[in-house]
Amino acid sequence: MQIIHTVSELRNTLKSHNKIAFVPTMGNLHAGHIHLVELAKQYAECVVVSIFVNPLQFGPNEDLASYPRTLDADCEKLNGLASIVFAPSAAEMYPEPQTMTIKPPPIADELCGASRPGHFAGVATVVMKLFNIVQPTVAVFGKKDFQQLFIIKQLVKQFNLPIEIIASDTVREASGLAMSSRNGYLSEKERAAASQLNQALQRVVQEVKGGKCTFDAIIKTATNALNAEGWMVDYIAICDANSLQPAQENDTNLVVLGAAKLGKTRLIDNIEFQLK
Ligand code: PAJ
Repeated sequence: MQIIHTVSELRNTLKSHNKIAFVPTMGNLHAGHIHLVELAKQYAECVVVSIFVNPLQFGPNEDLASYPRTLDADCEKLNGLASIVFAPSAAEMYPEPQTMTIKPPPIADELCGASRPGHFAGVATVVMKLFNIVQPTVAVFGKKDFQQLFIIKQLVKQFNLPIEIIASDTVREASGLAMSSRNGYLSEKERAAASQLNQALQRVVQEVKGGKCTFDAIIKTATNALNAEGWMVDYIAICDANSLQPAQENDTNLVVLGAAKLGKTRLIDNIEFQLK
């Protein structure tokens, strides 16, 4: 496995490969990321994993400075799995201010975007840059970041990028807690409570399937229950999984998404489900 820090060296190395599978990450790798890499291996012999904590997608009061940077441990986990780790510095990715950016569609201002203005523009811009640098045939993203995956699919479609996007299921702890680099911020007590978000979303699924209450009432009950357990709910939403618009009566392919803070840590999760 090669560890490469510059765009020019990566380009030189990739010249000899015509099929590349790509997994973009911000590092601090856990079993969820590793699952993405294993999936990528099924599509190409050459698997590139990028590790870059992208300043552009962090708001001024977010955790850019404290985001865990664990390159050595990450490379150990990838050794034997990935072909190349691309770990550029911020100066390598942004040698000049990024004054040209991707303006994502209006959905980027909803759900997570409502409390993280500019986040998805930052994600779309760095992913576009990484796609142009790596020029993969296939790129793998996790459904854990359902809204991000949705926006990346739009990016690829609307800019005619010749890249197949593969979506991986969410990898969870035995408790149901979705694996996340941000779980490392949780205290022991918070970690024990953290699966409550997934449990609340599971209850939403059951109640929607039960069909006794309106979506609004179901969301209110779930929000109140989590808040009563000490969470600060950002949103819980029931959406059409194909459009990410609020679910309507006749929609059958649904997703419930949630974001909530436990102490200082903001966690997200979602569950896709079918009606009928
Ligand atoms: P990061 O949070 O490191 O996630 C990298 C990839 O791993 C994303 O596609 C994410 O959805 C996936 N992932 C994270 N946790 C997962 C889990 N528990 N199960 C399955 N997949 C999981 O997402 C980003 O980085 C950045 O926004 C990035 C796309 C790299 C752009 O900077």
